[in-house]
Amino acid sequence: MASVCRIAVSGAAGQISYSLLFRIAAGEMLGSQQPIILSLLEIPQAMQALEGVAMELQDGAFPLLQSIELESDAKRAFRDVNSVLLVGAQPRGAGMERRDLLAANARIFVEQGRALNEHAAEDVRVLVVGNPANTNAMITQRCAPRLSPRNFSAMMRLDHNRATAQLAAKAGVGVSAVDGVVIWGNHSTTQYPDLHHATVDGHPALERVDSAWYHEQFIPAVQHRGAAVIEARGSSSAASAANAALQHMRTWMLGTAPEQWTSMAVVSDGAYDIEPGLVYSVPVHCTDGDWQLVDGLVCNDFSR
Ligand code: NAX
Repeated sequence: MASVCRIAVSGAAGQISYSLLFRIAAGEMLGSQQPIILSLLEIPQAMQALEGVAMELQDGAFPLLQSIELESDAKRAFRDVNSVLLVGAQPRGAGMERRDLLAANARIFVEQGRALNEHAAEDVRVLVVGNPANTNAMITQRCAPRLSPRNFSAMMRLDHNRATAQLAAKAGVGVSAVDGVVIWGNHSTTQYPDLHHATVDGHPALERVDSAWYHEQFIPAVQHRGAAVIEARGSSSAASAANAALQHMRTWMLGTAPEQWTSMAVVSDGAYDIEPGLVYSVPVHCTDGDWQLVDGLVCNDFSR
């Protein structure tokens, strides 16, 4: 059996984590042979709720789950961690301007980046889910210069999954018949879901769907799917976000299928004319716990 993997999750008493932690404990993230320790981080006001989550995790009697640690201090929570899912963030409050939200989150992610820099295992992989995810990931990465920038990412998998599922529904096929979707950019309504490289049953997707649907319905539907879920459900995406976080980490550590890619926001090295240093979503292959940019895709004027 593999040596134990320490996994930290912040925002562990929140709604995404409630759909996430039990699946991690069941081995769905790192496989059924990987024993784990869960280090759960919350703010002091949420520690009581977190105790309840921990009781339920214990009551799951998960064979792979060796222990559960509850922390309100990032430095202690990130000690020797190998995988980190930064789900917790400051939500936008009433009357809060975007700049106030950015500032509040910058404080959180500066502190967490520094704590990772000082205490995480050198091979740590960090996924930022909490919004604004790309910015928070960039701040975290910049505050952790000891660690490789390649080991920081922001979650675009939910957008990737949404795009894949929308295309499959339109084409009347199952999602496994769809391949090669790309989400470029930011986890926000400015993202660009690109079907120019996508296939349905091995044939170009844009020959299967009409271009008016692609431009006028598909792109805005993917960009605004989060708001549509809130309108229907009364609260933001939780189980689908948890599923995407799990898949993001699983793909990163265990790999994409040969010839397939996924979308991950990673630190740009300038490829595709993306500003270096930005955390920006691109298509990647994953093998052996590392990602490689899918390069050489031709981006037409519309995509640019
Ligand atoms: P919840 O409000 O249910 O939970 C967030 C939890 O984070 C709370 O329990 C809170 O106490 C905790 N928290 C706040 N500050 C913290 C800190 N400094 N350290 C540790 N914990 C802290 O939100 P939830 O629905 O779980 O969403 C979590 C985050 O994911 C939000 O920022 C949300 O906007 C973001 N999302 C990102 C997505 C993506 O694709 N990247 C999609 C889903 C989701 O909207």
